[in-house]
Amino acid sequence: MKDVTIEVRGMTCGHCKMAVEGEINGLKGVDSAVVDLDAGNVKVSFDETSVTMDDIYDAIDEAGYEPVK
Ligand SMILES: [Cu+2]
Repeated sequence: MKDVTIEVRGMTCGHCKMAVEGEINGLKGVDSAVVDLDAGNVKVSFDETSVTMDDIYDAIDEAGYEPVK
C-alpha cells in the first residue's frame, strides 16, 4: 500500500468532500480516501499495482475538482 496526500482545488463543503472521496473510493485498488476540507487535500491509501496517480487525478477531475499535480 502507498499513501499520498494530494492538494485539491475547489472543495468547500461536505458535499465536495463526499464527491471526491466517493469518486476515488470507486477505483479498484483504493483502500481509503479521506478529504481534509480545512487543509484542502485528500489522503489516499492505494495499491500501486492496480491504481496509478493518474487514475486518482482523473477521479478527482471526474468529481469536478482540480488536483494539484
Ligand atoms: Cu461543496
